[in-house]
Amino acid sequence: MGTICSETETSPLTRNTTPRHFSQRCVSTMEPAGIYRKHATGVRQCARKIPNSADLPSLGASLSWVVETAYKFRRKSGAISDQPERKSVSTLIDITPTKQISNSTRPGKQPFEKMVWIPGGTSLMGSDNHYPEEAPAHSVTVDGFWMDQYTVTNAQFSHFVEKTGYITLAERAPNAEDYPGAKPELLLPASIVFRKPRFPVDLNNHYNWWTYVPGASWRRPRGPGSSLKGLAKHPVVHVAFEDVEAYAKWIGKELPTEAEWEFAARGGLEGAEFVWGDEFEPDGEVMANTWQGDFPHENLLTDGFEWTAPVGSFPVNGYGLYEMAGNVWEWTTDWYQEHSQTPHSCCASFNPRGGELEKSYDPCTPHIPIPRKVMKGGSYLCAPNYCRRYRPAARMAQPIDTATCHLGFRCIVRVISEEVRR
Ligand SMILES: [Ca+2]
Ligand SMILES: [Ca+2]
Repeated sequence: MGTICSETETSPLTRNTTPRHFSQRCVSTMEPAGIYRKHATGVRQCARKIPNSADLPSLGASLSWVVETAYKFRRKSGAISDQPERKSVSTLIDITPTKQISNSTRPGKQPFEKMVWIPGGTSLMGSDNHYPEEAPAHSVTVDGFWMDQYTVTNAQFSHFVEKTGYITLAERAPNAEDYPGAKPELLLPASIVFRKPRFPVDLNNHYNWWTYVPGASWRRPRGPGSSLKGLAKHPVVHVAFEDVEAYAKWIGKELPTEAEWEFAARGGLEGAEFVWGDEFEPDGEVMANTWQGDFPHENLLTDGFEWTAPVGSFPVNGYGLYEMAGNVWEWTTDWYQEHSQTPHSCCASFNPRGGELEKSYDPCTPHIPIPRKVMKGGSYLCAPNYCRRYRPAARMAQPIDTATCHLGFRCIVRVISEEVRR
C-alpha cells in the first residue's frame, strides 16, 4: 500500500533492467503485506518489490492447480434470475438510520433493470478502528442515485464486447514506450492471477501468490486454458479502469465515487462494521464471499466459493445491493488520497469527489507516475489473517492500468437534482 514504504529496501529505480512502469502494472493492488505487518507489529515496510524475469513464473504446468475445486455449494447459485429472498438487516442488529436529505425520495422512473434507488443522506465514511488508510472517520453527504444491484457480470460484459468490439487493456500488449526498459518477453497481454501456494508462505512477499500471467484476461480469468464456461453470472474481472469506464459510458451509466459507494454499501446502518451489521456471521450465517482459513495456502471454503461467486449469491444489504462486501473489489472514480489528507470541513463534506490525480501516485515508487483510483469492498481473497477488508470503510489504491482476478465494478445513474425535487 502506498504510504507504507520501506526504509531499507533498495529503490527499484536503481535497477536499470527493470521496466519503469512494470512494477505497477505487475504487482499493484495486491494485498499490502506491509499494511498488515504494520498493523500487527508497527514495522514500516513496503509491500512492493520490482519484478524481473525471474519473478515471473513460467506458465503451463504451474497453472495446473487452477482447476476448479468441486464445491459443495451451501447456497443456491445463479441468483440473477432466481434471487434469494431479501433479508431484513433490521433483524440482525439495532439500526441507527442514516439521516436522509431532501432528495431522498425515490424518483419514479427506474432507469435500468436491476438498479435500486440509494437515498441521499449524511453518513460516517471511513473508520478509526481498522487499517490506517480508513481513518479518520468523517461525515459525508451524498445525493441520491440509482445503483446496480449486482456487479457487472461476464454475460453483461460479453454483450458490451460483442456490440462494440472493445478490447480490454489486459488483452493488449503493453506499449514499450510506456514501459521503458521492459524486456520484450514481458510486453505481452497479461493480467494478474492469484495462485494458491500449497504450503504456508511468507506473507510479506505477495509474489508467493500473485502472478502476472500472459494470456489472462476477462475471457480467461485464471489464465490460458481457462474460460468463461459456467461463469456467465459471475462478476467480470481483469478489467482496468479504462475498461470499466468504457462499459459505463456505452451503457449510459456512470461509476460511483468512493463516498457514493460507501454510503450505498452501508445500507442505512450508521457506523456499522459490516454492510449487514456488527457481527461478521450473524446467527452463524455466512454473509459474503471472503476467505476462510489461513491465507493464502488454506481455503476452508466455508462460504462455498473458492473464486468468485455468481452475483446475488449472498443476502442483500439494507438498500437491496448484493455483494457490497467480498466477492470482487469494485472500482470507484475517486483518485486515491489518504482520508487524512483530503480536505474536510468541520461538518459534512457534500458529494466529495476524492483526491487529486497527482497525489494518487504511490509514494513508494515516486518516479512511476501511474495514478491510482480507490477500490472498495474487499474480495474472495480477503481473509481474517491477512486482509480484513470486507467492510464498507475499507479502501485500497489501485493503479488505473492494473487488472486482476478479484477486481470488478458496478455502475450508478445520477439524477439531476431538479428532477429529483419535482
Ligand atoms: Ca470464499
Ligand atoms: Ca464486492
